Amino acid sequence: MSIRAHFTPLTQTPAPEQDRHVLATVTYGDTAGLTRVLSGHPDLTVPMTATGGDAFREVWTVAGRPRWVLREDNAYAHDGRHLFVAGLLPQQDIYTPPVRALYEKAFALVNHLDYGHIFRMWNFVGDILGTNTEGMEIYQDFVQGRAQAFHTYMGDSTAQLPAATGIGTQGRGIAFLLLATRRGVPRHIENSRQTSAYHYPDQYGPKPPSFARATLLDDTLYVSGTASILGHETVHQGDVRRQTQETLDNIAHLISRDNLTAQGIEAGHDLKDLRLIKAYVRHENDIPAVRAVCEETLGLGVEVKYLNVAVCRDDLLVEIEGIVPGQEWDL
Ligand code: 3EB
Repeated sequence: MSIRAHFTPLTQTPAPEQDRHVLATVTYGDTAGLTRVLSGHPDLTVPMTATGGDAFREVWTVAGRPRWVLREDNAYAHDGRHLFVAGLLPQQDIYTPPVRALYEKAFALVNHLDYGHIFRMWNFVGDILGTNTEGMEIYQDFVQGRAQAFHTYMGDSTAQLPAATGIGTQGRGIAFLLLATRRGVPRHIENSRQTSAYHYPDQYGPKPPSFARATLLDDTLYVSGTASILGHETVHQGDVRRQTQETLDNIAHLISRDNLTAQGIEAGHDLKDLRLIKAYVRHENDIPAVRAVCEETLGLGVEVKYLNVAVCRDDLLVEIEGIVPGQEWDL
């Protein structure tokens, strides 16, 4: 009965599966916007592939028949067990107040619809390394608004912060999506090689980023966007191969039995268990190098989607995420 995802080519309309329904889709393509596709479910499109990389669609399916609501700047879908919420914010001079309002509205909806736990978020930040009209980096401006919204939603506690990706796009403004569950209780996981993002020192910005390194829901492990960061510091500046290897080493440790059992979770995985992998690559010309390291480390059999967008620090050349699917997933 779990929520599941798979990737399809853009040319393929999601085919109905036996006893499964499409909750929502996310299109990694070259236009932006929230649109209704033919079969009715919400689709969030993010611009990431116009300059290179792989365009594809991520299809989220559930067991129940979903209800869909689509508006101009947000959409949601839910089946009684799982909830998808997406939202859009056009380009702004200053992001903190409107980001706060956008995320508070989403969290209020999660509460109102009675889906108790957010277990995964994606945050797509256009011009992520640019500056706002007051000279603040747009990522830091975004992080501050998001932190304020989380504070409204859950106070000072970091215990419920979900796995997330925070990444650039080839457009402007901000888009996000979140997944929440009514039944299961997610377990949020940290990585002993890395400072918790919500404890990053203030040299990176006035508020630390609000996310966990991974979230376990049922027997599925959602791995956050992960970069070449040890402690809180970027390592291997200027060396995309070593950054890619360090990123994969970080994920390998995150999902390992050592790291999980230390947090009270009786499980252990390795990189060959990872699926639905996305590698966000800062420079298009670096995609072949990132691909080479991924293929060496993960093997040739595992599909990785490469996207050409900036990461949230100027010195990060790559960020990688994935999912360790549970028993019910047929990937
Ligand atoms: C890092 O480890 C890399 O702000 O939501 C990864 C995942 C990163 C999520 C976010 C940022 C975010 O700090 C950046």
